[in-house]
Amino acid sequence: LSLSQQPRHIRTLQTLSTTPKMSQGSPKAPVVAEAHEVDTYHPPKKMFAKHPSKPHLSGLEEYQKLYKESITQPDKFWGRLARELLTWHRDFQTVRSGSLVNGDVAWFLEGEINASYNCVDRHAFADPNRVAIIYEADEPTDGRSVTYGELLREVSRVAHVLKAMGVRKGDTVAIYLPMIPEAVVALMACARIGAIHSVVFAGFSADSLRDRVLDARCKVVITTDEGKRGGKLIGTKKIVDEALKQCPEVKHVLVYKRTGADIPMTPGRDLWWHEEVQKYPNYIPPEPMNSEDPLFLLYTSGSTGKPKGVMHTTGGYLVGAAATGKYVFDIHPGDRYFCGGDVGWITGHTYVVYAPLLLGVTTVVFEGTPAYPNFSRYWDIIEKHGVTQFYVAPTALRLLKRAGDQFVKGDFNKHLRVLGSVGEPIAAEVWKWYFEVVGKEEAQVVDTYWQTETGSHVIAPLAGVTPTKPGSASLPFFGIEPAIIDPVSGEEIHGNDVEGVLAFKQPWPSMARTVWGAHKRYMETYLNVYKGYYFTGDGAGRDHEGFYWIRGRVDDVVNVSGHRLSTAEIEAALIEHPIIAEAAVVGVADELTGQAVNAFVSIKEGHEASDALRKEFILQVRRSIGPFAAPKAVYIVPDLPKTRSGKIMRRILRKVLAGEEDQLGDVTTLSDPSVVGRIIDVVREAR
Ligand code: 6R9
Repeated sequence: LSLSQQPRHIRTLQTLSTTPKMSQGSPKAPVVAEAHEVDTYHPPKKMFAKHPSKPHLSGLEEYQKLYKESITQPDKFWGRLARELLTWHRDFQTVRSGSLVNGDVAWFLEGEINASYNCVDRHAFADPNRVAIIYEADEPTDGRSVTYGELLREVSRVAHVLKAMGVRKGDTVAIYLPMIPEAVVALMACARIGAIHSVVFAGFSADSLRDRVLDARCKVVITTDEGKRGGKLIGTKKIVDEALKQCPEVKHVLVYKRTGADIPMTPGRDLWWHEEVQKYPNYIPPEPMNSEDPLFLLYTSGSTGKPKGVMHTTGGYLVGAAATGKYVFDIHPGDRYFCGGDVGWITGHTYVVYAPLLLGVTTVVFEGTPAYPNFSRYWDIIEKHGVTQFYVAPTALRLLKRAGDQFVKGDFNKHLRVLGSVGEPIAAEVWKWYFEVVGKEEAQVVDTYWQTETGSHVIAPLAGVTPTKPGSASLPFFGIEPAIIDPVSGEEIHGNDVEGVLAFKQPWPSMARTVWGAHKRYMETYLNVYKGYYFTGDGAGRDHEGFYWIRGRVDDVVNVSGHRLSTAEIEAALIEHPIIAEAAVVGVADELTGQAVNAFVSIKEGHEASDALRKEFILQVRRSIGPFAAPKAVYIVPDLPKTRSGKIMRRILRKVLAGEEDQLGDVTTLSDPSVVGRIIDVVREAR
């Protein structure tokens, strides 16, 4: 079978075999063998001593009982939880309909609900002075708090402003904001009037913003004059202006004054937030939405060049957010919860905004970086606010671990019960450092596996309940029925001690319903790869005790510092450069960022490879996508390794970068096998 004839999912095996985990030790030993040797950690006793009451479940047995119910009687299980956790404007009758095969999954039909009512009003009525948001500004001294009462007023006013700008139920609003309380307000204001929010991470370039605004046909954009992060200013409004040059449908831009910078305002189009909100009353009734009405779009990278607008609906998403927040993070009334994620990514949506607000606790909105003004920033925040749950990506932990334990100081652990990890696999040493040095063995580490598309945690321990093993995301959340599939045969592999690709057998409430304007692509990417299953795109193992070990992506997605990037998207950005003839991008293991982007390019006749040119190519990606996608290295090569049918064999490039030239595998299908030697020379010379 030549590579070009193989089914798409066969690439899996090649990619898997280049992940760092698999290439360690004896190549023949099954990977799951490692799992047998690792220690099991039980929820630490001291965690219970700090607990305001006790975890929601009595222990693993209760989890197992409920889990079984969630799989065998999902309607009963989810119907109960949906009514328990949320306030419905109108009750639902049908818990679930549709199937993974048909791609028409729907939850809580006939039900009517409003997300902002559930996140804000309920708590504002019960206890208006309870703190909803602790804003930790970039400068430690600039922060403030927002109570639920204040939040309701501000959300209502902004909802009025949006209506006055012509936003109607079902319209999409683009949000390009840094991590400030107004980002939460903006999401809630959209949800309140039934508008769909589409947050674009404020690190994306003007071109990326433009593409997303156009794809979702947004008529309004919400932004700031500038952003401030790690002591540096970010020209958000300038980027919006640049993007909107090519977005004729955008009628208004609402600008929140963050720094007071002197910025141009386009008359008739741009309006100041602080001026507009003054014009309106501080209450507006929430719009009752059908459970399956869209709540938001969030663009994410896939295996093709064009980002996908992943669509989440209202009822199901909210149930997933509230249920996982409650059980995985063991959230209880009065908790002060801190997730370091950005609202521009799914982690920020579900676990900075929705989960804590649905549960009526205090959420920390952090504008800065873990390194500013110094490496103690997280621990200072945790101490200052008596944080109970902390949630961050391993990339930040690696940075802080490397900076040195002397920065992990202060009496910050007093209330800390849960330490969450998300976005990428966490290495056992980093897990242990998190548990021992940060948590002082008094808090439980929960490694949570999920995706933009899953909406909320799908494989994760329940704090205070599930035993954990460093490096394993442990057991499935309620309603999630994982399957390990053999990527070659496409068959499910039953039993324990198995390895393959990860899929789910049943629909769950918070799963994405479609890709905006591209349902066919949704079906092809997630539901048609293995019929009857949702395909995650990740490789995974299930060990002898049924614990899951996520191995990483098996498609053309790279994970840099927990940011999900598409190699195809970066290649498309490179090709835009007039000198570049062809480009191939691969992810390589990186000590600090997990994976790093490396690019191989061939250049057009009449140009010479140089450092200046390499820099220019890196700049091209920064400009086209955003700084976070910039390649760490660019190799200018005479040609790329291609099959006779013209398919670039990235596997060879990955092997060369890993120094595994002796394991290139079959290169006879290459149209010109001699290019490999020349590529090896370029890489050696560069190092
Ligand atoms: C939440 C989020 C999803 C991809 C996913 C996987 C990787 C996320 C992980 C993890 C190992 C974990 N991933 N959590 N890998 N262990 N605990 O990150 O969403 O940006 O869509 O990325 O991230 O590869 O497929 P998203």
